[in-house]
Amino acid sequence: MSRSLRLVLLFWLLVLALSACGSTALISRAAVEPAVISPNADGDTDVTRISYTIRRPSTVSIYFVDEAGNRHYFRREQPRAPRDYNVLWGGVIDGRVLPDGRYTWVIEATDERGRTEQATGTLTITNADTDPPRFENFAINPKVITPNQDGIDDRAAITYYLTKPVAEIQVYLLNPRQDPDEPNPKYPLAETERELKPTEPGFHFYDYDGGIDRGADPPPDGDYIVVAEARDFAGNHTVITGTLTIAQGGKPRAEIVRGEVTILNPVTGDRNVPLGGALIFTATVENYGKVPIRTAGPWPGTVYRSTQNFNTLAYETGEDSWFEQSGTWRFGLNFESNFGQDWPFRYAVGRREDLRCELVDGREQCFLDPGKRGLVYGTIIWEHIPPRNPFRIWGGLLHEDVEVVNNYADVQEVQVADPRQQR
Ligand SMILES: [Ca+2]
Ligand SMILES: [Ca+2]
Repeated sequence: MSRSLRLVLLFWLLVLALSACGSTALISRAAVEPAVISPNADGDTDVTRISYTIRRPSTVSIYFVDEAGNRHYFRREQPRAPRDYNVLWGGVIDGRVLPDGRYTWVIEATDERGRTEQATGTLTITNADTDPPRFENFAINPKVITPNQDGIDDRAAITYYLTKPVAEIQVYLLNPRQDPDEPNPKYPLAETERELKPTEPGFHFYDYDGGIDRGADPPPDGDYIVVAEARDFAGNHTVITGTLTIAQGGKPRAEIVRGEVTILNPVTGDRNVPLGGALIFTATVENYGKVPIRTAGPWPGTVYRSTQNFNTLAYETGEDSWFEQSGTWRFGLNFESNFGQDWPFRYAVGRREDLRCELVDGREQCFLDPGKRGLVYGTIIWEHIPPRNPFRIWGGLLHEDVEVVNNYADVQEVQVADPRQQR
């Protein structure tokens, strides 16, 4: 064997021995380029590329050591298979852009036998945008809502002043209970439509009703965390939280039982009345939903003259609660060619004994609870002859400012006897 051949063999034996005991470099071709960045979202060297090759299965950490010696971890002990890696980084650690300064970057790998290697270099950060977006005067009012369309505390106003333009913004309710039955415990809030875009700085307003006005069921009753989070263009991320409690939430559901309204002349038992005579009526209202429904007088038993309506009665008696109120439920009678006031004859959906009445914010409020029925009855004195005679009359269940349930319930024909025609 020639001397040169022996040398070649020796060389290959060495190579084999070295690779057999795994002592080739664990990290190679490590680089962070460019070495100077200005993370301020102006489009000019805002990011750097971190690239490296891992030669054997390892756990890898990447961090930046500032001039005071503090480590800022970008990656921490993450398993890495052997291959090339590269990732863009814009100076953000834990939602904050690192401040200006000279940093030592460190890529550190530990293989399965516990051997650790490092690659290091220098990175300079200049003109960093370290000003995070802020939610000033973040407020939720009221803190407890009852989204059930009864006009009392049905909605919360969520307001804040956003201090700078942001790339992303999210406002949502978080269910801290993480119920297994409730797999998606995040409820996004839609900002109230205004000229200002959600991502623009300025005053922002969310009018939250649990989604009920769009026909959705509100989130289940309970305590929620209201979360607002924003990320600016440089990557600064801010989260602010508050609390909101939902109680008695749900779509109210009630009806006139069987759609029946009994209307008659109590003397003759039919629906013909002399001028000045009375018609009486009865109906039953049932709350078949899961939330109380709110009601207000005039109370069952009230006598209306045909030229009156609930507004004129409210004026005459000084009963403010008898005027139309958003969210109130009342039974009403309507008839053809009334005096322009729709549903002139309105009544509470039950007698006081059918209802639960209590003081809410210093005013008495009455509710028909779920599963309960209310009896409604009253008298109309026909002291005028409507332009159309005979005329049709019918019942309805009014959810004021929301909808009329059971419109045209039990349409019936009434005739007021005209004394002039009887001569
Ligand atoms: Ca820049
Ligand atoms: Ca309510």
